[in-house]
Amino acid sequence: MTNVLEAGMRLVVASHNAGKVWEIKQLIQPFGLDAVSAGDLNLPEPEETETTFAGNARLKAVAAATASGLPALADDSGLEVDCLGGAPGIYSARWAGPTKDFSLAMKKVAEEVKQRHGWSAPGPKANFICALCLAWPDGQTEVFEGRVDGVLVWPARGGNGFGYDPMFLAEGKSETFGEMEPAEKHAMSHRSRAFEIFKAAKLDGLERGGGADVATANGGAGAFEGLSAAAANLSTRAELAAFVGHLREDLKANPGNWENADLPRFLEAMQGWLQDETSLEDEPRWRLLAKALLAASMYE
Ligand code: ITT
Repeated sequence: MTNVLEAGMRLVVASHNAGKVWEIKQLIQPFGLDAVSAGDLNLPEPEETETTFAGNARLKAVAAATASGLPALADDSGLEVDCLGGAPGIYSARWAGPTKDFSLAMKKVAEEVKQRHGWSAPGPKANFICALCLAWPDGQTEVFEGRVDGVLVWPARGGNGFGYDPMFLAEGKSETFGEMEPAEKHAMSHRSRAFEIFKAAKLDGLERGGGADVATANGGAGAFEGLSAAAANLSTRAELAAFVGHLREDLKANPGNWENADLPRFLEAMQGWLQDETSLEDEPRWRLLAKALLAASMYE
């Protein structure tokens, strides 16, 4: 029998990438599905041993569905550069090293292209790919794929988005994914395209309700979660600058949510947090600053 998604069902977002979890929750919650992340359920992160995006998405979704007894949605995605034979491809996250520092990963991509082929206008052809897999506890799986084509730019531009966004220019656009407003990226991204196919196949009968909006727009715990996802993913100075802008907007829109809304308490909390969080020694510097600023708004 085919499994069917119904309003009120709990779905695991089978990812340990805070940015992806946030984007996927934003996509499914308006359909009345209750989303919980693999991290929230303390599910282990499986090793990605397959050779395709679809294979790795299936592996992550099945692992989460089997361990939780709930349907699970996983995303495997990445950047493919034509002249690098499709690299970094399924290794896109791994090119950023153990601290997931994408300023390094982007530099590595640019250097590989320059060394092997030279960099000529309009930039090397590249595309983002996303494979979304829905898996059920009984082992049933379905995969939905989306793709967006474009070229790479160097130096990278913009502080929005995450990962390789600042060096990707989609076909026909003059702003990189890192320069676009999030809504504009979401309207055309590989993830949204995969989601559109998933939606047509699996969410057809489900009513689209109010649901959560973009991170800082509607306040409450959702805003903090969105900021937290952004802080966990950023890797560049420009991304930190954009993040500080979002933090300022949040303080203006939701001052009541801030435990430490005045400067003395904010600084005291930041000092306390930096003294206590010894595990952050190897965190990339821009990300550490973002996390410290966010923690200072709440830390007691
Ligand atoms: P999970 O496996 O836990 O979901 P991950 O970050 O390791 O998290 P992947 O293995 O699918 O995820 O790696 C995909 C990488 O490709 C991701 O870390 C990004 O750097 C990059 N990527 C995917 N979608 C992107 C997007 O929309 N914009 C920029 N970079 C993206």
